[in-house]
Amino acid sequence: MRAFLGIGSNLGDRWEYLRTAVGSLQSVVAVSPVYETEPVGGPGGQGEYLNLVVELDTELSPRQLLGVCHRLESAADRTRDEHWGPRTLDVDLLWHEAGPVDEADLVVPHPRMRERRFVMAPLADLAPDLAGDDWDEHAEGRVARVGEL
Ligand code: PH2
Ligand code: MG
Ligand code: MG
Repeated sequence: MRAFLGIGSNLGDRWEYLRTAVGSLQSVVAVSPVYETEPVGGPGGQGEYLNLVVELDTELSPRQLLGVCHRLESAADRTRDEHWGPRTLDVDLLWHEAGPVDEADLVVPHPRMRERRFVMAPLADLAPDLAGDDWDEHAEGRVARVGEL
């Protein structure tokens, strides 16, 4: 099944956290370019994020993929977890071919992804079909493509 994860880091060696996370994933089909992005929400004064999106071709259910996301975050020394505060690694399940999920701790497609340019810009690079033509009109936050992983 096709699935997309959004990955971000704005603390410590951001490139290395992204590299390690993507390198630990199985069934990777494509990795988007890396974007440096303005923090959206959360406390002021936090550093810019690096964000990217990964496409998977996976046997895992949305629930199982959520477990993978959490394990990658734990492996990245993620400790402080102020709401939307700085983090070494954030891995979010954005979309899954298995269809919508609406549970207390897991909502897929990600309910806020269309509001966030740091998600939609790399997603549109990999999956223009999912992003649609007008994605940029609904998204906020400055992003700049800074390279490839
Ligand atoms: N993640 C957040 C909150 N704000 N801003 C940017 N630019 N990138 C993120 O990955 C991000 C954010 C919560 O997960
Ligand atoms: Mg997030
Ligand atoms: Mg998250």
